[in-house]
Amino acid sequence: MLTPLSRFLAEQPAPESLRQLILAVADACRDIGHAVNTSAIEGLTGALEQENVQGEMQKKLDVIANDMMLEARRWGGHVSALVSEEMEEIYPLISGEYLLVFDPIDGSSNVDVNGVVGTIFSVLKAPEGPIAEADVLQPGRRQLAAGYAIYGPQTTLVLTLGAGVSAFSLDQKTGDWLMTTPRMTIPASTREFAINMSNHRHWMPSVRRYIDECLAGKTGVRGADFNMRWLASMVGDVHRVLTRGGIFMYPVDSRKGIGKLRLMYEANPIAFLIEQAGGLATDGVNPILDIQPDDLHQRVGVVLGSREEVERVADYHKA
Ligand code: AHM
Ligand code: MG
Repeated sequence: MLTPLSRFLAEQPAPESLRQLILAVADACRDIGHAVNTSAIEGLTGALEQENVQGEMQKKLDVIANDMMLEARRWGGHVSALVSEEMEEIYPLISGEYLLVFDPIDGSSNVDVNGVVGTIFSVLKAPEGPIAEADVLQPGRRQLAAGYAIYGPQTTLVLTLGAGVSAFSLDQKTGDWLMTTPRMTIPASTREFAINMSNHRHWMPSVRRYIDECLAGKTGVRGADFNMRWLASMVGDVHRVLTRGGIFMYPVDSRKGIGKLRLMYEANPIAFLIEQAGGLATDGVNPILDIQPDDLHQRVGVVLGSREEVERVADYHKA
């Protein structure tokens, strides 16, 4: 018998309100997963003729998934504000103990090609009273819970409440989330890397050095052949790292001098999971979770995964 998410949560040393909130997030992810699964039939693939706050063309599913997350009835009075990749400003709700920060569809360029996408979320403590933007700008170290749902061949919810990382698969027949991996652990070493190689010419020398050494194979300084994987979906690439190890990089490069991925709803929740699974998550040098955010939609360089490789990249940066 596999453990249902509700029973797992009941055994966690977390307040009842936080458990309820996680169950509500899981419900929302099940609904979004269904929308992803039926998107071609329902005519929900393709782009909208509008941009989001990032200046990126929105997909129909970005907006639909975001709307699903905004349904206040879901949050049962536990959430006082929502923050989303798809909305410029915070979205206040009546009141609640928590702030919920999310990317409703991560990797949305994959939607039209039936590739892996996911939903990423982060839970922070809300101060009492009306919420201002400054209340949300908390370092990732203060997250109470974080996770993602991945909509792939299986629909899986990966979750941490600060005591390890567990994975729950969706039983499509019953709608239950069942624990399929009690404790995800990232091996300290790896021979697999994930980076968008087409940006090679924009990289900093340290990143080039690291990847060039991986590419040199057995006869190079690393003395080993490395494998490369890249899904163009952070959730998909990170799920592989959490499952069998690896290093995932979306570094700062020379184009704008900032990374691509967003701190509050992509890098922070994923960094919390990675650290909880025994890996490291840095901006290239320093832990992502220690960054003090100054903007809801701030971008950050990301280097995460197997400890020894992430440390090597940091050493090359410092050199
Ligand atoms: P999105 O949230 O708009 O989908 O952007 C984030 C995605 C990540 O999932 C992925 O790692 C990265 O963008 C891929 O970017 P690129 O297409 O530049 O390789
Ligand atoms: Mg997105």
